[in-house]
Amino acid sequence: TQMNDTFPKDFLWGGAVAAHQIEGAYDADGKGLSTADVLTAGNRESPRQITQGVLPGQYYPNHEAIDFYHRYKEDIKLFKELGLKAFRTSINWSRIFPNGDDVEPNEAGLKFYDDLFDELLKNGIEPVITLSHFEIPYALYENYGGFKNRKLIDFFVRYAETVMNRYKDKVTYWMTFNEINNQLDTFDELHTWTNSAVLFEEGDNKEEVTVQASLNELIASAKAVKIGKAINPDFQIGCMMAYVPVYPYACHPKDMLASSKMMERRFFYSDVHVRGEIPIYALKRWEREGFDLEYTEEDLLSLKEGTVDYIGFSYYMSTAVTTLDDLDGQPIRDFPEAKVVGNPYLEANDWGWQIDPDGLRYTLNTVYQRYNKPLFIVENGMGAYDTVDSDGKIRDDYRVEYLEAHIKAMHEAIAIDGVDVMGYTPWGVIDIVSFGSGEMEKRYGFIYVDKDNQGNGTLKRRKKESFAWYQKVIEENGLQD
Ligand code: P53
Repeated sequence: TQMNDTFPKDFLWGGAVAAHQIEGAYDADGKGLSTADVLTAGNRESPRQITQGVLPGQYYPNHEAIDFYHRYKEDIKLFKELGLKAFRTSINWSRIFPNGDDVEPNEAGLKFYDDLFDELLKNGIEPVITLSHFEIPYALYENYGGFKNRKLIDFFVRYAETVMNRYKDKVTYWMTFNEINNQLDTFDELHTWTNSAVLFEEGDNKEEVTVQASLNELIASAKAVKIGKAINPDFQIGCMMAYVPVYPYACHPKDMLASSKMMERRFFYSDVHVRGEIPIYALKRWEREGFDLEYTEEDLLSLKEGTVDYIGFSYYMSTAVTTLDDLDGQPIRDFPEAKVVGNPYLEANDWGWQIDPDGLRYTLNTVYQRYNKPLFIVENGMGAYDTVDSDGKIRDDYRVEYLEAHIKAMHEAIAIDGVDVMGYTPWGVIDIVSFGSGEMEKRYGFIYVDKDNQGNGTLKRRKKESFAWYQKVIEENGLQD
């Protein structure tokens, strides 16, 4: 088939970002501090630090980010020129409930998103909204210890209900928790912090704490889905997963088993979101580990009543695991199941993320076969250093090459395998602060933003060479064969 016969007319070609990575204005108009506001800048070698509150003399890249808060009209003009049909961003929770537990929402925060969504709609761009993308009100950590405390279920539900009500005629596509599975995949404190506002304490069983926080989020998500559907039955409400497929490093049966067990860490979350019940492999594991988890019969009912309409997910890379000792590859990280190792067949970007377009087709197939629900690729892209040539051009053919290969893989999944895909919103449509490293120079955009890792620059926007390429993809509803 011709590629452009494959994509339905209303296929959501778009671009994605998250509030904390673009907006800046971190303390404007009554906004409270969020978990993202206490993250310092890191780089490839040294991780971002989580500080107790905002400390003097530290650089926090998200405080200004790319100042989208004040420049969104100018940026949306460019998005329109690019031809975006959808724009995925998040609502910054602490703009709406500065402390998380406030009784009344902050009107100035609500007003900002009214104006933002109006501006998008006026330009023919459909907003796709994540409720929680690493921006939990900091006070919910300080006063409650984050999502390990089940009081956060109600705070999240109140927030979700408030914004779904307010924007019921402006937003149709919602997602609850961004990349909710990252925390169990890695146990990196950065992820538990940004997913759940939880910091581990002395003596904590990290997995037990993470599972408790995750359960509270899954319950909160299900309650929000149910309420959202009551507010507007036309809402499409999805979950948001990071699908990084884990391949067996060798064809040794133990490696195959290890890879499936590692995939369970990811599927656990979508199994609950989609099927509305806790999978048996999880129950067995918690029992074996002697975890003391708190959830009620009523919670289990909530899970059943709030299953999602679609599965949103990010796809960047794949990894491999092995149980073997005689490795060629270097072990990257140890898990109870196996060691994560480099895949000798794949190349990686400058941050070690292994590029694998076939992995996207594989993921689309596996997930669709597991759930039989519409899928929405809400993040995909390759972080790279860009340079501005002396003629002012940014020749980012590597970006085009990466995206083209992934769009081809998506096309194959749809045209050959019959997978139902709703849309494709590549990550960081405009350059933003990197989540993982806090760098500004790890760029994903079609639109360049003049700012460096130390925060210097004019913030001026400039189209990269990839801009015209993506514009054409959207215009022609797919790549030309
Ligand atoms: P940065 C890990 C694996 C896949 C996606 O990441 C991930 C992560 C976390 O590092 O995060 C998502 O900016 C996330 C975005 C983030 C994007 O991937 O570290 O949803 O907020 O910016 C890219 O290059």
